[in-house]
Amino acid sequence: MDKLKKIAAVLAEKNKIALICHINPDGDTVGSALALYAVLRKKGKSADIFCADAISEKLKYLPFSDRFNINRERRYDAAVAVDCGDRGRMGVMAEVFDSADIKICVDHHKSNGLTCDYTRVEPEKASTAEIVYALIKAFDESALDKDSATAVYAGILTDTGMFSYPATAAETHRIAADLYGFGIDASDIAYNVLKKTAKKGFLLTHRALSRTRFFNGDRIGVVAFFLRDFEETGAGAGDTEGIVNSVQNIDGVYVAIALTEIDATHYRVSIRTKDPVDASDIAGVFGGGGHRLAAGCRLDGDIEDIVDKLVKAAGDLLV
Ligand SMILES: [Mn+2]
Repeated sequence: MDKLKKIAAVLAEKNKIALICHINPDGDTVGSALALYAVLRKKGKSADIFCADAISEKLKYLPFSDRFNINRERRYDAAVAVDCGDRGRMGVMAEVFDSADIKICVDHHKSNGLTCDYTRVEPEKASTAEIVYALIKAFDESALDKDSATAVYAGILTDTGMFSYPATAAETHRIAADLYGFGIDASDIAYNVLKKTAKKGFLLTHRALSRTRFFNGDRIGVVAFFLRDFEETGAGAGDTEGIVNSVQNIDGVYVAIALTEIDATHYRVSIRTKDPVDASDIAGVFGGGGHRLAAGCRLDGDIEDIVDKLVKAAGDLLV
């Protein structure tokens, strides 16, 4: 039997099902989980959704986004990790995953290393939401509605950079077209999930970008978010999302790096690249991972040493 059909059959057979997102949740993991949640609930299943980190204000636009982490039962018949190929990326919710009788993973990360009973990884797919859409169709197409279609669309929209990243395929657009059939408001979703900016986010963007530093003949751009930026603008770590893309969009910049201060000696690192530079190769040097053009890692130490190390690692790929 086809893997996806097998997973659909397991979901049909089981009742208590946990859906688990990755930490630093993005639109794909949240949209994928919410779409499955909507469909499973509609079919009378006792589904619950979990994420170790808070859902961003933008993603709270999505139907059922207020249902996260409300029913932390310890035992589930099945748990599905969505858009998450690493136990560590589940944060504290790995406990929920571990406690389930059957473990399932639906993902598109190349570096998937999660041990499960059933795994469906499609690294060529632009988003996990596309795989989830196929899974829902295999499970029960009649359960799709505006809520689940909205969640799938949000996942696709965010992970494809509004249908602009290279992994976007004809099939991505076909699925999006299908979703219109359920009455989604694509323009409203795009505004609320991606474009909408709070003033504090605008202030953070302005501040951080004005300090952007360039290296290697302007081929590497580095932007940093410090704790004092969050304090002084009122913005949160979630408001940094997407800002690094402005650096990546600069003509001639092949590697854009964003550092977010966790505390004085710990930084979260987001890396965006242009072809042919592989972002996951840079993140991999420091124990991180991700995709070809978007990856991340964590680095500890003095900020200037961290910048030096990252610029060196990126520069090695820019010869
Ligand atoms: Mn994804």
